[in-house]
This record gives sequence, structure tokens and C-alpha cells, in this order.
Amino acid sequence: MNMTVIDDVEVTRKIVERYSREFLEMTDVDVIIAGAGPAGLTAARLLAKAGKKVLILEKKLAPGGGMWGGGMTFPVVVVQPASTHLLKEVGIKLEDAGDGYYTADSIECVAKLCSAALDAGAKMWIAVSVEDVMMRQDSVTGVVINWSSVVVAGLHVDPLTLGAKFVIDATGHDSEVCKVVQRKTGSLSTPSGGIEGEKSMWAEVGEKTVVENTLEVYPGLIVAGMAANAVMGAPRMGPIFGGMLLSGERAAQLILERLNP
Ligand code: 48F
Repeated sequence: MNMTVIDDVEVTRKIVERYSREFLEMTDVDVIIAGAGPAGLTAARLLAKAGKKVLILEKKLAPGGGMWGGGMTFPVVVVQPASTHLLKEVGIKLEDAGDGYYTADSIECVAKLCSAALDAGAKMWIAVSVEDVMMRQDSVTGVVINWSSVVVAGLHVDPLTLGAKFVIDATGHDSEVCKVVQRKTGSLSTPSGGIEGEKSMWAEVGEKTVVENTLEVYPGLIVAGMAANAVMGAPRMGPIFGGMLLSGERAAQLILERLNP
């Protein structure tokens, strides 16, 4: 039998060689998506499927955002009929729960949304935090990143910068990228020019507005998912997820209209 000799130092080399090569390939891309929740993952899949070079940056170790935990850790999510195509396209099994509701296993949802985005050609880096954006002539042209471990430890380490034609803020309730842009420019395309702030639970309204609120809030910066409602002053909606997927789809459409006029 031909046994491979495992050299520990060679294992290190293989990892660093591949990561370095892929890192360099992704320093300038079509779209950077901050946040690997359901909205970011759906946008990533559709953009990559359309042939765009897409990088997802996730600050935590595990992608999936708020979808893993379903409702209060019961690993089930509810979706409405208008969004079921986005689950079926990635092979997620749906149960017709009656009265116009469908349910899905939240763990299956995250696993398949991630897998489909990667299969479509998107790249994802984990444990990387977007802490700022790069700006040129009043337009967002990339992001400033650091290792999440550096951020958590509060170390004074300068970040690195990646270029993109468009950035999507899909960071969920915290709308972290929009907050930075608001703080540094003083103006977003919102009713007040600032972050309007998320409103309390009202799923019926929140699910509708999250798609309408998926907008270019600053040149080069699209907001999607829960971040869109947080920025535009609309309600949260809890463990119903169709709007998140539809918002990711809308963000991809907005960018494709601009990149392929
Ligand atoms: O929160 P999250 O799942 O956002 P979403 O796609 O979906 C929202 C729902 O999960 C839920 C809801 C549905 O009714 O209201 O909350 O809009 O995923 C956001 C992801 O962004 C990451 C965060 O760890 C999470 O995985 N994230 C947040 N800030 C940063 C970030 C950052 N600065 N850099 C990189 N990733």
C-alpha cells in the first residue's frame, strides 16, 4: 500500500499557500457582502450565478446569522408562499403548514444556503469583521477589514482594505456598515439622512417593507435583510424568514441592473 507521509509543516504550508492565493484573487471583486445571514447568502448565490465575482465576509466562525436558531432555538423557520422559490432553488424541503404558512428546518436552511452560494462560485471568509469602508469621490469602493479576534481582543492593529464595485450591508439588526458610513459622511438616502432605527415586532409589515427598503443608501452601498429595516425605520419580524431571502434577491437584482445595464 502506498502510504502518504504526513509532514506537519507541509500541512501548514498547504493551508497558507491556498489561503494566500485565494486572498490575493479576492482583493478586488464585483461585490463584497458583509454578513453571511440568509439575506447575504441569497444575494451571494444569485450574483455568483450571474457570473459576478463575490466575496462574503462573516465576522463569526459560523455563517448563518440569526437563521440557525429558528424561533427561540426551536430549529424551525416559517416562510410565506412568495419566497418559497428561493428555498426550493437550493433544495430546502418545505412543509405546508396550512393557512398560507410553510415551515423549514433552520439547520437545513443554513447548510443549503451556504452550500449553494459556494457552489455558485461565491467565496466566503469567516472570522473577518468589516470595520469601515473605502471611499472615492463620495462613493463606497470597498471595505476595511480586520480579524474578528483582533477586534474582540481590542488590539491596536491596522486593518487591510479590499476593493469592490458594490458593497452589500447584510449585517442584520446592527447594520454595521451603514452605521459607519452614516457616522463618517453624515448622510444616507433615508428620510432623515441618518439611521432611522428598527421598530418593534410586526411581522406583517416588516416582511413587506424589508424588500422595499432594500436600497442603495449611499453610492456603492446597498442595504439588505434586517439591516434594511433597521436603517429605514421599519419593524422587526422574528422567525419568519421569507422577507430576508426576498431582500437578498432584490439586492442582487439592483446590482445586476447596474453592472449589466
Ligand atoms: O442577522 P443575520 O441573520 O441577518 P439577515 O440576513 O437576517 C436576519 C434574521 O436572521 C433575523 C430576522 C428575521 O426575521 O430578523 O435576525 O438580515 O446575519 C447577519 C450576519 O452578519 C454578521 C453576523 O455575524 C451575522 O452572521 N456580521 C455582523 N456585523 C458584521 C458581520 C461585520 N461588521 N462584519 C462581518 N460580518
